[in-house]
Amino acid sequence: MKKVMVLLLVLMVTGASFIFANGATEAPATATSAPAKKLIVVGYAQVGAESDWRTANTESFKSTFVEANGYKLIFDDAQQKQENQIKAIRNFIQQDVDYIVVAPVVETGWETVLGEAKAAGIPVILSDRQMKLSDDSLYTAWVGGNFLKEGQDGVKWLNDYVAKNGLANKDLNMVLLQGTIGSSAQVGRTQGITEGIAKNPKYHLLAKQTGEFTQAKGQEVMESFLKAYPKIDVVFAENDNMAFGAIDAIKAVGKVPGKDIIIISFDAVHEAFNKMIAGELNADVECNPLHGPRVAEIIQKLEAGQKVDKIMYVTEGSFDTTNAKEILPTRKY
Ligand code: GYE
Repeated sequence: MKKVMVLLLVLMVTGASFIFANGATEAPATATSAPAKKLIVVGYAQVGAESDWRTANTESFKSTFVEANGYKLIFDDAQQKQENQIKAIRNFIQQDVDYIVVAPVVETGWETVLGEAKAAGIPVILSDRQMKLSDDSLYTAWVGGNFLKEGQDGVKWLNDYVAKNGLANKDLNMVLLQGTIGSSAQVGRTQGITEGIAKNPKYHLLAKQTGEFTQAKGQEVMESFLKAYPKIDVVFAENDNMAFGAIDAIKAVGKVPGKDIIIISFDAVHEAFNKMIAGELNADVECNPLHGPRVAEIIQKLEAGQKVDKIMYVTEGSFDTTNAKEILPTRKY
């Protein structure tokens, strides 16, 4: 009898270990332990780290797409190269992510890789810059700034300044520091600025050239402009970091930025407010980089089977030396 009991016990133990060997290594689920929710995997093909704006944008994604919010983020920095972004998107497809988010460095050349994402059944959301596509069904939604309007707002600020300061009869020579050529931020802002300048016969655009959205290149191009043109009255810089470079270049030739040369910039990052407060930068048209929560909202709607708007513009304002000090404490980037 005792032997039988021992045998039964051994059988029970080995039986149990057999079950464990078959993979049931965890304690059986009890009624109280809910199954863990699957994380939503998001691949973000980021442009690079060329500007303060970009840094704020990356931070916005990294702080939104965290496990605590139900996400796993795979982040890729393309160092301002489209080929790197295409590689990153292919990697995301291979890893079978749930969503692909792209801030496209340039507007064109995306059909093939987005076709691959579509074939794999992975929705693509565009953020920040736009794409020019032959087939708009290749992406689900886009959210970002209205770059054409931003350019127009920059000229509008100048028109008001000229009127207020009695400069309407003065000929004004201008130069334009452009962003990455072919990026929708450059295309839109350049169009808004150049069309606005062309409307006023007193405004003369002497030159335009790319500063690649970086401070170093902005400074370099401004130095060459200052050498080539002895009288520059206005600089449009298509982002803040190029404006910072231009300010340094202007100081280096003994001129006073903000006084001898009017500077109008885009983005409105923190440091730009400091420069406006110091009087070195005259005006800044806002471009909001905090797209992480906006993209998360799109994803949540898609997860819930709801429709999303294809194009979503973020509302943006303009600031200048008259209100920079008061507004700076309210700024989030
Ligand atoms: O203005 C610039 C950044 O695409 C709107 O890219 C963005 C631009 C932004 O490098 O600072």
